Amino acid sequence: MNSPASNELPLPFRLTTGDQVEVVESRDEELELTVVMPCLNEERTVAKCVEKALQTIRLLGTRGDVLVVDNGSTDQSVEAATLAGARVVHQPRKGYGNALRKGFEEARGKYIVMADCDESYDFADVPRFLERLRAGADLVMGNRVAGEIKPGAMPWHHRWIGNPGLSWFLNMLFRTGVGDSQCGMRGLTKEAARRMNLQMPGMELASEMVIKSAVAGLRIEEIPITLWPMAAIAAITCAASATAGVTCGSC
Ligand SMILES: Nc1nc2c(ncn2[C@@H]2O[C@H](COP(=O)(O)OP(=O)(O)OP(=O)(O)O)[C@@H](O)[C@H]2O)c(=O)[nH]1
Ligand SMILES: [Mg+2]
Repeated sequence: MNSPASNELPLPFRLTTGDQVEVVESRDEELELTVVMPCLNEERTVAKCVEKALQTIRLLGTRGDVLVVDNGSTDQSVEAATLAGARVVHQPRKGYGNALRKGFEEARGKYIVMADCDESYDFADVPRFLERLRAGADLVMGNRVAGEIKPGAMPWHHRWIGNPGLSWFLNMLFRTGVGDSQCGMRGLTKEAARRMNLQMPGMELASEMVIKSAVAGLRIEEIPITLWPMAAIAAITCAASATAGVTCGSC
């Protein structure tokens, strides 16, 4: 088999293992990992997120791809994600939950890592989720409280009231053992997603995943992660654009 000289082909057609390049010939062939990103009007950040996730998959040397679930974006998100090398699928029904459920259904990976594509999460953390999934966890929750919430990354009432209150409530009712029930970066197995039989259309899906995993007796683990402020990333983008003498489009 000829290895493609170009590194620009979108996954899953070009996958690297160390210095080796491997071509997955069937689009239906199972991959080890799919990174799923729900996306609604994220043209400023989605390409960066896709590139970083692909780079991480390359470094891991595993069979993987990045799946962006477009939720009816009216900006250039789809074009940006596609150009960056993601597979893009569409979920016409609005809502974070609808977008993620579509992503879980469409994922080709045995393992899934999900995260927003607004640069609030660091895709360099993907291997830490994968490691736990490989070791047998069904659901791996990022925990921003045990990790770090950068200044300005979360409104104070979410940080100190909403999120801890909801996490405490779910713990009390369902013994979830989860410290950050609303975290948007998570790992799960494709099989766990199937067993959860998720139904929620919106943000309630975040709690639904935790509750149903606990009720089904799935193995839930947590890892500390960092939440980054979007404002800071926008500011960095603006500063870089200003240095380059161009308008970044966000200011
Ligand atoms: N809010 C929202 N986000 C969606 C929807 N569909 C897909 N998304 C994506 O889901 C991810 C999470 O949405 P965010 O609006 O960032 O939600 P959040 O992280 O709770 O809120 P922020 O603190 O504003 O970042 C992003 O990548 C969105 O682009 C939708 O219908 N509503
Ligand atoms: Mg977000």
